[in-house]
Amino acid sequence: MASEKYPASSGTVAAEPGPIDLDWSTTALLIIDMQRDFMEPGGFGETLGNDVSQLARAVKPIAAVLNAARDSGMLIVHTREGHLPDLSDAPPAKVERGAPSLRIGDPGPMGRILIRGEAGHDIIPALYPRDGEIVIDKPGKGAFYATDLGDVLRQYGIENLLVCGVTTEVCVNTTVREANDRGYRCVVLADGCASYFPEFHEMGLQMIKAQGGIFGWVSDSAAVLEAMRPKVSSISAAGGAR
Ligand code: TIU
Repeated sequence: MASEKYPASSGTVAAEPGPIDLDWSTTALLIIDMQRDFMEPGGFGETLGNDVSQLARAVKPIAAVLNAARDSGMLIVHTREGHLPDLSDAPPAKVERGAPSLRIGDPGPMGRILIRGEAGHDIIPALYPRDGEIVIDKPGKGAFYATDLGDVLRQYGIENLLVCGVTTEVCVNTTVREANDRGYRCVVLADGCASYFPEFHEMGLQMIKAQGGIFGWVSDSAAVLEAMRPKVSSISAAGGAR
């Protein structure tokens, strides 16, 4: 049975500021706000004046880790930033902010901007959630604020989060900071995150891993895939299994 493989129950992820051992049964993949409103022209991100093409680079690395997580049975959580149609969960201070071309709730080419149930609010087809995966709708930048994410993670016994999504310095960073204060070990996938501002992406990652990992660890999709790869058992590899 030299070819027999065993799913790895844990793995060591190469990361900065140092490698981290993860038990996959207590680890979840957390994909932040990979929504059309941020990724595609005509959505919230573009109304703020941003070049949405900057975010496309994160899709393939996320898809690769998402596929591996699906194969392994890891808990998968997707988040979406957005508001109720009556804007009752959208603070005026957020709606009135800045000088966007369209405000939250205004009609746009993908429906009302950043409103739940509209086409623009949904997750991009390449990363669309499957039945059984958890989708958390959040009104804020952080995924714990005014959501039941904490309850869900507790229910599944989750201690570690593989975090990716957009944007690095806004919703990813806010969520990692919230998670870190709640006791989760966060491993952020550098190539699975993106920002409208490449320099903010770089600094956002540096802020997480600085000072011995003040908010968490920074790794990438290849390192996580390598750590998750089922290992051929040493007995099988030696041809000695019965
Ligand atoms: N504007 C921006 O960079 N991000 C957001 O408004 N939300 C998220 O990061 N999801």
